[in-house]
Amino acid sequence: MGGFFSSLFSNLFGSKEMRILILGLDGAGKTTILYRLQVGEVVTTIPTIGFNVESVTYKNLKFQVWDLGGQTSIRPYWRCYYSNTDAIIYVVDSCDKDRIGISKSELVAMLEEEELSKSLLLVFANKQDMEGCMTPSEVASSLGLPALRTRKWQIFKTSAIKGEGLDEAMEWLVQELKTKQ
Ligand SMILES: Nc1nc2c(ncn2[C@@H]2O[C@H](COP(=O)(O)OP(=O)(O)OP(=O)(O)O)[C@@H](O)[C@H]2O)c(=O)[nH]1
Ligand SMILES: [Mg+2]
Repeated sequence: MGGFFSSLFSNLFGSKEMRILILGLDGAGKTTILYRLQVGEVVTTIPTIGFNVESVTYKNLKFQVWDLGGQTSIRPYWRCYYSNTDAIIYVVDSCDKDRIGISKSELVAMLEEEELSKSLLLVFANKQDMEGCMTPSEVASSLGLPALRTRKWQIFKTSAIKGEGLDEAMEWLVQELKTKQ
């Protein structure tokens, strides 16, 4: 009984922490996005070996946000973090046309994992402040997103450096998580 009411209350008042994973190839901008979300500033990053984890509060909801290193040798470890993930933020460097195919393969492999079958997918077409980048719809089709049938997903046009698009993404996420509860 107590358990039922306390879980009801924690859901209603938003004290339950949602778990978000930020994934994507090395250099896509994951760590920059994590700290943009947490402190609202651009931090100087170095390639992540392992992970960073931070608490982020947005619209009264608390998120535990995990940013994992994206280098080839580190990607096999992503799966160790999959359980209980509410949402995946998949970050793409929209200017990295050469590696969009690799980015797609990693995404497809990840989405096949049973543990992530109920997770929401937010794709950030990042680095939109740079010239000659792929548009969000080009990124979406290169990743094969329109073919996803069972997954709730959305793509966002972002620039972590300029702080653009992140609010829209968090807003969408909050709404989706509220309807899911
Ligand atoms: N122009 C531009 N540069 C960006 C943007 N986001 C990140 N960067 C730059 O891209 C580089 C890599 O960013 P990180 O956040 O360290 O990338 P990461 O995805 O965490 O990389 P790994 O930790 O190696 O997996 C840094 O020099 C960032 O300043 C963006 O929106 N626009
Ligand atoms: Mg990083």
